[in-house]
Amino acid sequence: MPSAEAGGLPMPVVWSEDCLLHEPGGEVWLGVREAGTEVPERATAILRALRDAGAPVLPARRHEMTDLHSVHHPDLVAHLATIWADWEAGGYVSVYRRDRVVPYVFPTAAMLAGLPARPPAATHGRVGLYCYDTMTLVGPGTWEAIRAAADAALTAAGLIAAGRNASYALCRPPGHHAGPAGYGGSCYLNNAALAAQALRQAGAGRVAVVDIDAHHGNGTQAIFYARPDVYYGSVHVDPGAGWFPHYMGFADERGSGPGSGANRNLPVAPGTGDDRWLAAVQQLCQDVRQHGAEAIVLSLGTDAAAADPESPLRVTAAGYRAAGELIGRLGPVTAVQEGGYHLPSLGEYVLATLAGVQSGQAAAGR
Ligand code: SP5
Ligand code: ZN
Repeated sequence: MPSAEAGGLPMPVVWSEDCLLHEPGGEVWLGVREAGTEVPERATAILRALRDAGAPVLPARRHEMTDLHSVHHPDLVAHLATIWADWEAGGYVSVYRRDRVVPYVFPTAAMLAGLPARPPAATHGRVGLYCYDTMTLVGPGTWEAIRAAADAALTAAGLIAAGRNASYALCRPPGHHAGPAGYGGSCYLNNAALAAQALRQAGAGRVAVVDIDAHHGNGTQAIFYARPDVYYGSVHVDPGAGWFPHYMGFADERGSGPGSGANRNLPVAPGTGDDRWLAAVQQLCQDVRQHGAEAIVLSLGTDAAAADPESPLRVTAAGYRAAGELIGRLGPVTAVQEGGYHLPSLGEYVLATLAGVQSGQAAAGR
């Protein structure tokens, strides 16, 4: 672990132990259940690195269920809060021997052919109405962790609203693939979007979400796509080169209606390293300035790391630190944990980014 700079990392880390309760138990990829990479040890690795660097750890404050409706359809929230209990009560565990909730029928546009999706009567039918892939399993502690992660993001945004310059929410599960009414990509509720909306409601006229996770944050994009007040910008591995989320994240998606121009995707080729990745981050920062954002939410996925098993990007810890510096110069930053799956280097990458944010803010006189 690299030593933190003199004085350590004063940035508050918002955390809840409940984030460890989610045990996906793997992921079903192409019909076969495999060991997943979105494991509780991710959070403990990050927490250890930040504690070792001297960061103060604050408890996530419990928010109301209705606070989760600021960016999500109440039906999605209710589904996530109840699906495990329904699954168990329905005998899916005891009789059918399915120890996790996994969908099997999806009401795609191709299936519905223009008809509306009716609320399915069967519990196992209902799952596909909200979950758009087979990799995002629900188990006994999943809801508690989802809610704790959302609480952490909202608490971290609250610290910024109260006048701090930087905060970090150690969210698990991650959130940027969760949209207004659907979940997937190991994400259930959109922690970063909740933070951005909370900052708007606390008085920031314009907010920017900068997403440096290796994957496109299709959920965050969808939530703010038609809105001019929340900019979304992302650098990610090109979905056009065959990467998740496959259907979104292309450069020509620029926002719609009043949100036209307030969405920016910068897909990069597999194999991209620091230089081209940082050039894209710089472009996003220029956008954020132009947008006039008063507060920044950083969707901090470290899966662009060279050693990460979930992406083909080759960014170094120094690259992440440099990205943090660029972003820290823009204004107050609420950083929210997204992906990042290489356990041995995860903590180092998160620490490097947050140290970069602080040094960028110091350089900008914040
Ligand atoms: C938050 C986040 O980073 N979500 C990443 C979701 C992308 N997962 C794509 C998985 C594609 C198949 N993975 C193969 C690994 C087999 N265990
Ligand atoms: Zn990712």
